[in-house]
Amino acid sequence: MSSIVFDVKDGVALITLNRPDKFNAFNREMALLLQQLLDDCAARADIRCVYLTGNGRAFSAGQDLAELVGENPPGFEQILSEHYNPIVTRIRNLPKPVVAAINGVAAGAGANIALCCDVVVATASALFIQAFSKIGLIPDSGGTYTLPRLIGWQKASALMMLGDKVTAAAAEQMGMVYKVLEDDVFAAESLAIAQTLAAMPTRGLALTKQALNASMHNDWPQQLQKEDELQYTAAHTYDYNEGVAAFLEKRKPLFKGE
Ligand code: T3D
Repeated sequence: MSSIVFDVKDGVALITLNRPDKFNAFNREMALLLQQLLDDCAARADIRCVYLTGNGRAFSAGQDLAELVGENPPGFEQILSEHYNPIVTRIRNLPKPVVAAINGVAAGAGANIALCCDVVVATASALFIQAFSKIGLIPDSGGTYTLPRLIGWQKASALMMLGDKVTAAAAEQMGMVYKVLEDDVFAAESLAIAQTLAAMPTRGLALTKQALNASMHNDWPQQLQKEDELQYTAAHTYDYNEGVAAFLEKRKPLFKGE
């Protein structure tokens, strides 16, 4: 059984973390496979949106703690530099929207991988846990960068130190996730979001993502310059011309992601 199930349908790459008995905890094999699949998603023109979720009761419980005490465990440095840092960097740099569909508990690196995605939706019974402090580690996978920016420094600091279990409703209320969906409609409605994005001007969405990435470190003049550059590129895409033409002709646009 593969540690990740991969499928492509209607322009959406469905990536399902698949170690349900381990709460989809990351071992080296799964971390490397996810990187390879994200590369495939970046390269394939038929993929216009990525949908990342977990099989079973968890999205992911982060690092597989059993792997750390097993035979030939990966080195501590290796885990960040070869597993989590390349995963979150790939997600941020992927020129396509990535939807994280949080189907259950998301803990440790599992939570922070989720939080760096472009649109994060959670099922009503999901939980988010900055579990690192409970075992003496610091938050990684970009969590110290993303979480304070999403929910503010004080909340992030407290959650990271106390390791509280944050319900989906609380996560939505504090801006950690875009939307909570009821458990019985979660799978269909979260997928519908990915399908909607896949049919949109995805080249423009990729440029939006680039602008947001840059806004994390740019000052105001630099960011306006960045918007200028990226808007120039957006205005020279097929989809921009199609969008304007469809509006003026009062018809539905047919975007290609080009
Ligand atoms: O070097 C480095 O490690 C640096 C990298 C760090 C990155 C990190 O992600 S550090 C944080 C690692 N994650 C954790 O500390 C979370 C550990 N898990 C938990 O705290 C709990 O399992 C949960 C709160 C996530 C869920 O609790 P609960 O009560 O709903 O489920 P459970 O019974 O604890 O877990 C269900 C099964 O999943 C269980 O297996 P079993 O006993 O039924 O055979 C449990 O052992 C397994 N599981 C859950 N989390 C992990 C795990 N197995 C391995 N690694 C896990 N992280």
